[in-house]
Formats: sequence, structure tokens, C-alpha cells
Amino acid sequence: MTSNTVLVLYAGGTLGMRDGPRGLRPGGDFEARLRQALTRLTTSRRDAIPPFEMLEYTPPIDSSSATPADWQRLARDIATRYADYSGFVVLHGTDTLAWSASSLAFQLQGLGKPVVVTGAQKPLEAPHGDALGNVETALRFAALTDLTEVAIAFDGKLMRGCRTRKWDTQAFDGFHSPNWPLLGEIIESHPVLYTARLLPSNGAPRFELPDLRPLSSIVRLPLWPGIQAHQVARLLDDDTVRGAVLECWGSGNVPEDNALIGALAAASSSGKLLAVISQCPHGPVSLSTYASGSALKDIGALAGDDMTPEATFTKLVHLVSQPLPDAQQRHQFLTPLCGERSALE
Ligand code: ASN
Repeated sequence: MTSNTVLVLYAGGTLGMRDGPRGLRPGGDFEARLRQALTRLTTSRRDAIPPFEMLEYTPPIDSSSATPADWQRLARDIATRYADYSGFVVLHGTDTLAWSASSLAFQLQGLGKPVVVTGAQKPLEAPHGDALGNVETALRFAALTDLTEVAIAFDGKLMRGCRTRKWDTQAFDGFHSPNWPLLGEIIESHPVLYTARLLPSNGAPRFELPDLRPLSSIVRLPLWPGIQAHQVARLLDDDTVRGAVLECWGSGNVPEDNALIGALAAASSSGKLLAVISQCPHGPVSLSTYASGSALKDIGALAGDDMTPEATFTKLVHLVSQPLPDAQQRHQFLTPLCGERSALE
């Protein structure tokens, strides 16, 4: 039997912060504070919120300190309680919220219930802040049984978790999903889902909960004009590094520099996964369009299509943390696992 109760996991972030002598600091006692804040809503808005229980992490953290161990803890806490709740809300700092949401999507594949992640630009007690509204929105969407994926609720919008990026350091409209349309919106105080854009619920959960804790297995490598082969080699020639997100120009281009390509080829031939995405926030890469992109294809780099850097990074972490043969890792990377990429190249 499944209840109609939502479990709210509070990990930290500005929405729960309090003022300290050196600025905002993560704050505890969140359940009591949230239940108090909810009394400020009108009766009809309060009545529309599903019943919820809370799991508070102690200590709560500023999400700028989150690591893959935190992504793992969230996924495992949801997985072990999966049968007991109708949905889940994760309250998280905004700085790395998109990373955690992306990793949750890879760990919690085949979800049959909503997992809605939210945070805020202002603390719960700030006058005219966004925290209470975002928590309310997340709870309303977490009560909808048609939503069977990891989503981010922010400023009245619902976005796919593994498609979304923090877009603004301050504005309440702080998150965008550049390559996938909104999954839903609050319209006239009601949560509306755009069902054709959702992941279908198909069968039993296929949770994959590998140990994500070994750090430094994946690195990010953004190109810059004038980048040198020795700088690339210094980053990649490290046995603990199992893969890299190559953030290239436009549709997936690199400088025509044989030494640079050679440094990348050496990493690729030693078994490291090189995933190519664009520094443009919108649009896919296409490694066959330009000769300078074809060079990447020739050395075995993998096209990341239109994935966000957050999804690309967390997907690589997810894949190298499992005992998969090399060919299967590469195949899985190119396959959409949870709606994170549009197509196979
Ligand atoms: N530094 C905060 C965090 O990510 C930012 C926020 O939540 N708005 O925890």
C-alpha cells in the first residue's frame, strides 16, 4: 500500500539559511520553520498541498560544498523509502542543484513517482522571498502521479532535472532548460503538466546506485583560444582520471593543432571517455559538420549531443562508477537513459 504522503528531504541551501556574522549560513530546524511559514498561505493554497513528512540532513550544507557523495546519499535515501511515499521533494541549494538533479535522474531510472528538486534565491524568512512559493510548487507537482521523473521546480516552472541549468545568480527565474521545453507550469494557482513532454512511466524502477564517492574520476576541460597540448596532457595524464567533459566550440569543434589532438588521442586510447559538448548553451554538437570536429570523432571521442555540462559530467561519473565493459560504457553514454539527450549520433 502506498500512502498519499510526500517525503521532503532537506539538504540545505539558501532557502534554509540564516544570517551570521560573515553572511548567510545553512540553518537547521527546517521542518518547524516550514510548517510555520505555510500558515502564511491562504487556506485554499494550504489545503491544496499534499501531506508531507520531512527528513532533515544534519548539518545542512551550502550546495557549493556538495560532492558526488551527496548525490549518492540523496538517491539512496529516496530508494530505501521509495515504497512508503507517493512522491519526493528535495530541498537543495541552487548553486549545484542542477548537478544533483542530473545525478538523481541517472541513479533513479525508471521512476514511477515524482522526484521534484527545488531551492530558492532567498531564505524562507526573507520578506517577499521565493522560498515558500518554490516549496509549495514542488509539493504540488510531487502530488501528481503522471510525473514519473526527476524534475526541478523553480519560479512556477517545472523542468526536466537532467536538462536544467542555473541561469541567474539572483533573479527568482533562476533556472532554464535550454534544450528541452518546460514539463509544466503553475497556471492560475494550479500545477499543469505538459504530458507529451514527460518521460513515460514504463515498468518497474531500474535504480542504479553505484558508489559515486571516488573523487576526481571525471574532469571538465573547457577550451579557450590558445589552449596548449601540454596543458591538456597535464590534466588528462592522471591514472585517477577516467574521463573528461570536453567543452568545445560551436557544434563540437577544436583547434586544428596536431599536438592538442594528440594529447586528446592519448587519453582516449588509454581508455578514458571523452565526451564532447558545446560551450553554446543551446543546440547539439555534430562532429561530422566540420573537419575540426571530425578529428574528435576519429580519436574516439563521444558526441554529447545537446546535453548540459551538468548532465554530461554526472552521466560520466555514473557510468565509470559501475563495473561496465568499455564498449558498454560508450554505448550507454550515447543512449538517452532518462531524457537527458535527444538523439544518437
Ligand atoms: N550558495 C547557495 C547554495 O547553493 C545558493 C542558493 O541556494 N541560492 O546552497
